[in-house]
Amino acid sequence: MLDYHTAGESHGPALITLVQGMPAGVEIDLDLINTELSRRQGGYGRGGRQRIESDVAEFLSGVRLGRTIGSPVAIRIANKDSRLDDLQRTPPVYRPRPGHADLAGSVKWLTTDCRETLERASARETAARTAAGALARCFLRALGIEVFGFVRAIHETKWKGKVTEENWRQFKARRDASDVYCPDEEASEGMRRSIRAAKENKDTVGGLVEAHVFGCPIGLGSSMDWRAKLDSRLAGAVMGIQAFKAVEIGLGKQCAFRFGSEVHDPIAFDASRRDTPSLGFTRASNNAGGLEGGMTNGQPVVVRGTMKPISTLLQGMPSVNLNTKEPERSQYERSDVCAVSAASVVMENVVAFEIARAALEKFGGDSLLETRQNYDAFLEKAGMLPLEPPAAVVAREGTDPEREE
Ligand code: EPS
Repeated sequence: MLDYHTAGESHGPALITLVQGMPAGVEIDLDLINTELSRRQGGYGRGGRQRIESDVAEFLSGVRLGRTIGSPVAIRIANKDSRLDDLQRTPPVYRPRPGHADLAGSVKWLTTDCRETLERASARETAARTAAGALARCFLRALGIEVFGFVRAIHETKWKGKVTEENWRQFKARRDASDVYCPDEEASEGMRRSIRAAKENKDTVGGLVEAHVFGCPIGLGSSMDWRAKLDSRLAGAVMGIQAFKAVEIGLGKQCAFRFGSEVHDPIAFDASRRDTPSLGFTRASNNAGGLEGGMTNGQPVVVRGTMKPISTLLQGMPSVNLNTKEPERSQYERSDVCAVSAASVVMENVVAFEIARAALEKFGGDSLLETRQNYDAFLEKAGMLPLEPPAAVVAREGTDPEREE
């Protein structure tokens, strides 16, 4: 079973990612992994920390001559700003920030020093998750599955563009040209304006990020158990990203305001698309976001996450000193005005990891070669459906062994 864990504090010596269950033979695209790490560090509105760090993945195990060998993969991302035990440079925090893990964590771990919680709760940890997801993408590529993440909205500016299988590569190029990671220049400018205004007001802003997964075969995930449902797992992975407050699949919460006939995506068949992972089943719309019954349905998987504004405000917020219980404004720690762009990279990669996990559950294999063979065999059989005469035909015509096929 593909799984991963992370370890590391924001100002400890390093972040560690441990990925288990990756088949042998996956080619490590270091360039892809390090590009994702540096994209995560970027985005308009980021704070001073990113000028100190230059995140790169160092593989400590599980890889030989550029390929996985089936053993656990350990990745290290060094922290240049390592000062966890230096009380002068990393002092205790007694005034919790509303919205951060400070208050709940301090009480939970029986301390009044929020530092003990915030070091791990910090979004710095998302670098380790990005590395895990980017590694998973090296595997997904071998199955022809690709993920595209971008910023849909920041504060009041929302990009209305429609991303499809046909246009996403163009949008990816435009996203990469935008310092807020939105594929549209006009919307990007509006987003930058909101971030600048927030900065001037010593405030912060959040937004919406979206990930689209292309090339998934039908049947990843399962409707047989709620934990196996892919939408439930994607929601868990996305909600697990620091500062996320909502997750939507496809049309998401808008489903509540429409009739069923306006929500569900009519099914059609196009024989010319028989040899694609969708097996020729087409939909005029994709309100389901590629997931029905917790399983991929051959359409692009579409996940949207809502990130709240960063909870560290330069102006502070009303709070209480945990030692004296007297009212005081929350403490300021160096932070970002907006990290929605960075969050889009994190989301893109955690979504990739869940898709890879579901793909390996379906197709298995200790080596990529085996996984790929299982995948091809499944597509072949699924493309031949019905494998037996339909039950109605059997019932009508009987099962006379003498009958000619
Ligand atoms: C972050 C690193 C952190 C913060 C930020 C994101 O580094 P530092 O605390 O040294 O400035 O900049 O963390 C938060 C927004 C948070 O709430 O903890 C990163 O690498 O993404």
